[in-house]
Amino acid sequence: MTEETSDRFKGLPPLLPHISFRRYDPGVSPEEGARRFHAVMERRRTVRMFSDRPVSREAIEQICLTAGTAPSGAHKQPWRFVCVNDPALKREIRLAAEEEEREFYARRASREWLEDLAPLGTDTNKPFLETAPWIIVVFALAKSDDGRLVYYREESVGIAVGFLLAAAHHAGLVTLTHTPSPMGFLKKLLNRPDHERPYVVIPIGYPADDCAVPDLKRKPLNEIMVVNRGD
Ligand code: IYR
Repeated sequence: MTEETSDRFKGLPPLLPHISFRRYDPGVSPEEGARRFHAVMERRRTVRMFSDRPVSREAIEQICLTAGTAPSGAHKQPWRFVCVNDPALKREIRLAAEEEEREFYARRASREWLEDLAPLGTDTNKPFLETAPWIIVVFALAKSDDGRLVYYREESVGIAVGFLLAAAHHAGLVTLTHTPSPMGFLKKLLNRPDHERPYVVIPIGYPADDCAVPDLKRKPLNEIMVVNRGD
């Protein structure tokens, strides 16, 4: 290292204390562990028909804790999970979201987008925003709470949301990853500070008794996985 480059490292904070790591041992082989987890995750579905059956705050807290175990750029943990169960606030969110969706379906969405959504049967009506006992509104932090930079914000929050969806599923609950667009209204409605950006809205609860889901097929392994150069 030249003297100039080594200067760049002068006065930096010290290395954190390091502790020995013990791997999680599922007690079965990796093949079996992965197969079992796939069997669980294969049953996850995005649901749009929710029951109003209550879910405890404790369950939601545990799910957020799991989301918070996600890796993040420089361990900045650039996420906030705003959990809404107040019926009046849920109603406000529904009404504002439906207003945006009316604009989306009437004008903003391209023809191709409408074509892609038609088989799923989505429309401007978002009753689940009131029916589901909780809505988790995920915010991405554009800056840390202490005003410092965050890195790979979108990727980090995306991973955390993936963990959140898996945690909810593991708890026997269902979710919808809902993206009213644009989502700016959520910041105001939920009174969030300037450095928080709405990322996704996740109604969470039990499925309605008559809950139906589209008969979707998932891509087979040979369409999603390539080994080496694919030969
Ligand atoms: N935000 C709209 C449209 C919508 C967009 C996508 I991409 C979806 O996968 C589903 C819906 C709505 O919520 O209806």
